[in-house]
Amino acid sequence: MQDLWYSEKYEEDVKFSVKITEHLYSEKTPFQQIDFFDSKTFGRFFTLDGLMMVTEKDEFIYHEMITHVAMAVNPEVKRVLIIGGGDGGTAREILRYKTIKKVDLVEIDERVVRLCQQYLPLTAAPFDHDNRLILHFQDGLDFVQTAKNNSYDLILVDSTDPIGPGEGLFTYDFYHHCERLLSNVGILINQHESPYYESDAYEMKRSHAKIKASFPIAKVYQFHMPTYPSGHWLFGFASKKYDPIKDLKSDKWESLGLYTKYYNTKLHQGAFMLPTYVKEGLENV
Ligand code: AG3
Repeated sequence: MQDLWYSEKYEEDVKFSVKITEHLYSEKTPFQQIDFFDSKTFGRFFTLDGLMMVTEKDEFIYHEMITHVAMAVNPEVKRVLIIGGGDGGTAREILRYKTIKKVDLVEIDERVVRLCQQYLPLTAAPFDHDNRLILHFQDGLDFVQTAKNNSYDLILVDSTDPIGPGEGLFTYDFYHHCERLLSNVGILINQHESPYYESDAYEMKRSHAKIKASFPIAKVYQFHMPTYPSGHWLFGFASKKYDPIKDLKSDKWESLGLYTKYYNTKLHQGAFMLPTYVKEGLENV
C-alpha cells in the first residue's frame, strides 16, 4: 500500500497536503522543477518548484478572475499580452471573446507549455487551435523591454511567486515597461500574492507599492482560491484611465452571454471591497 502525499509549506509550521493517486511526471528544466500529479479530490494538478500552480478542480476561479474583471471594464480590448501563463488557462479564458484580435503569450519555459499540452488539456487546449495566440519562449522582462509603445490594450501577468524565474516580473522596471506598452485606456492585471501568511503578505505589499508608483489607478481585488496558501488570493488592477468599479460595464458584459462559474458582475464589485487588515497592509507600504 502506497501512501504518497504532495505538500506545500505555507509557514515553517504549516503545510497543505493532498494525497496522490499517481505521480505522473517529473522534470528539472534549466528554469525550474515541474511535476504533474493525479488526486481524487482535485483531479490532475501541476507544481513548479513544489508550489501549486493549477488543479483541474479550482483553476476556473483563478483564470476567470484574471481575465473577466478587465474585460467587463473595457470590452473593447483587442490586443492582449500574457506574461507567464504557460499552462494556457488565462489564454483559454481571454480567447472566449470573439473581439480579441491577438494574444502574445510570453513564457520563459517552453517545457511548461509542452507538458501542459500533454498532461493538462483542460487549460492547454488553445495552444492547438486558436491562431490568434502567438507563443514567445522568452523572459517576460526582456520581452517588455523591447516591445513598442502603445502596443497592447491589456496585459495579464500570470506569474509564479517572486522567487526564481518569476522574480523580474515584480520589479519597477517591469511595471514601468508595462505602462509604456499599454494604450491610454490600457489595463494591467497581475498575480498579487496573498495577504495572509507573512511571506506572501510581504510580497503583496512590495508589489503594490511599485504598481502604485507606476500607474495613476492601482487597486487590488480578492478571490477565493482553495489550493493556494490560505485560500485567500489577490490580483492587482492598474490602469491609466479606467476605475474598476466606476467604469464597470455590467450590461455590456452580460449581453455577451459568456457563462462563468465564479465571475459575475455583482461579485466584480464586491471583490474590490477588502477586509480591513488587507487594506491596512496595502496602505502602509
Ligand atoms: N500562478 C501561480 C500563482 C501563485 C501560486 N503560489 C503558490 N502556490 N505558493 C498560477 C498559474 C495559473 N495559470
